Amino acid sequence: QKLTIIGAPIEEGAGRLGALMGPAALRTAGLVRTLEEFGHPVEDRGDLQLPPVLPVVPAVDGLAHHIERIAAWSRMLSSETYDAMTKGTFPITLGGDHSLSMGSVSGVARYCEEHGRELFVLWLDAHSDFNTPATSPSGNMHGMSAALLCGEPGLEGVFGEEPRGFVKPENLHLFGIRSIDATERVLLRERGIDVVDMRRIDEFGVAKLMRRIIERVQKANGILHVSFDVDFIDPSLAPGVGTTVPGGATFREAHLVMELLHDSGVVGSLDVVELNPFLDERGRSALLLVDLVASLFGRQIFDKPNLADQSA
Ligand code: DIR
Ligand code: MN
Ligand code: MN
Ligand code: MN
Repeated sequence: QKLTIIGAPIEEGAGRLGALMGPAALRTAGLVRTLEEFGHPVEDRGDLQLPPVLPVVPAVDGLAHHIERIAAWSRMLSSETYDAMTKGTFPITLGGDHSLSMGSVSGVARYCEEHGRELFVLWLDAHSDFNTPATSPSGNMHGMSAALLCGEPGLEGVFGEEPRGFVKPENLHLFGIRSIDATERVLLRERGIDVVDMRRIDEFGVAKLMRRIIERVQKANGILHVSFDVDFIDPSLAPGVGTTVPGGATFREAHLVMELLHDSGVVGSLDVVELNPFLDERGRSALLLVDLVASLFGRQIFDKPNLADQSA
């Protein structure tokens, strides 16, 4: 499988600066070399840059900081991931804050629509990112990307007349969640979004909960987009992120998610977002992320369980 790396140094969607250094830190931590080690030809398109002229976005009802810049990123990234998929490659978008997923996933969704493939999204995150400008307590757009992708109102100006794709709310799986705003809670319930929170992970374990999602995708012959927010992982392991929340995925839980995804063969694109090297400790979050990506692309400790074990 050919891979296309797309650097998206965007930080205005988050409340603190620094995520713009994320792509550089992931490259420094050896991302490209590691992917090549697992036999994947990599085309690194480098970091994209904002165009000199930003789109004009009509005023929104509520708060959406830096929406013009985020609109410009979204449109660019949407066409980049769409293009990468059309060329038969697997896009890996390096962030950058989580607002970039408005763009990357939109492009993947557009590809899926045109090719008659069902799109599913696995959102690995401490947060549900399901605010709109009208509900957001912060106005930070990294907390709105999942809502925009599901077509919630108030963010139409992000794409304007530019092509965009959508995610069906029933195909969005939030996973690892432990921080939900009151207004998000209402909307998540109304839309019937599948929220796998940390309590469910504690009770049932990652393997069982992941297999349920993977089986859905396999039955539909769908494509799964994985959007990996660094704060999915526990802050004791990955401190390099602006919005840490205690009680996150452990080292093995995070790797097991990736290993199961690799074995499933259903993943078609990936975002790695919210790494903030300014807050990291000697690159350890970046190194852990590269290691997790390696598990997604085929690194195994020794062996997979046999089929009989997998029903457990
Ligand atoms: C909070 C924090 N729910 C907000 N969100 C995120 O500002 O909307 N932090 N995504 O990473
Ligand atoms: Mn701001
Ligand atoms: Mn997020
Ligand atoms: Mn988050």
